[in-house]
Amino acid sequence: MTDSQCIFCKIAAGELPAKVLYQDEDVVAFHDIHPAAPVHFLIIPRLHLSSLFDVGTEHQALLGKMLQLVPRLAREQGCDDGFRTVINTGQNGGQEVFHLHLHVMGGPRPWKKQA
Ligand code: DGP
Repeated sequence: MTDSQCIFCKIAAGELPAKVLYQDEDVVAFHDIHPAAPVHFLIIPRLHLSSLFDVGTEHQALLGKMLQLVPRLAREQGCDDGFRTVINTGQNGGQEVFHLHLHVMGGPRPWKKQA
């Protein structure tokens, strides 16, 4: 299911431009438009889930796939020495785009920790 008003659904559908670094039938990874680190990309499910609050047991495999992709894509982006992962959830969690997404940040420090 997609949400026609959601910018990340539109990116996943190829209706909005993004620097995509990986995609398959379940997930899309693309560079963040406002990078908080030298490497900063997002991994989203194609399925429209607003946030972690929407995740249920039926999404275990999907969430597992997203997490498993993190180190692989981070390495491909040159983050061999480590990276930071963040999932902002809800208004008090600092979430701005209400389509579940996982931030991956890395690259030579210093860089700010916020995303
Ligand atoms: P969050 O605060 O966790 O909801 O972060 C949303 C992130 O999404 C933020 O770092 C900026 C990024 N972002 C917002 N709109 C776009 C867009 O249209 N394209 C891309 N590539 N990134 C976006």
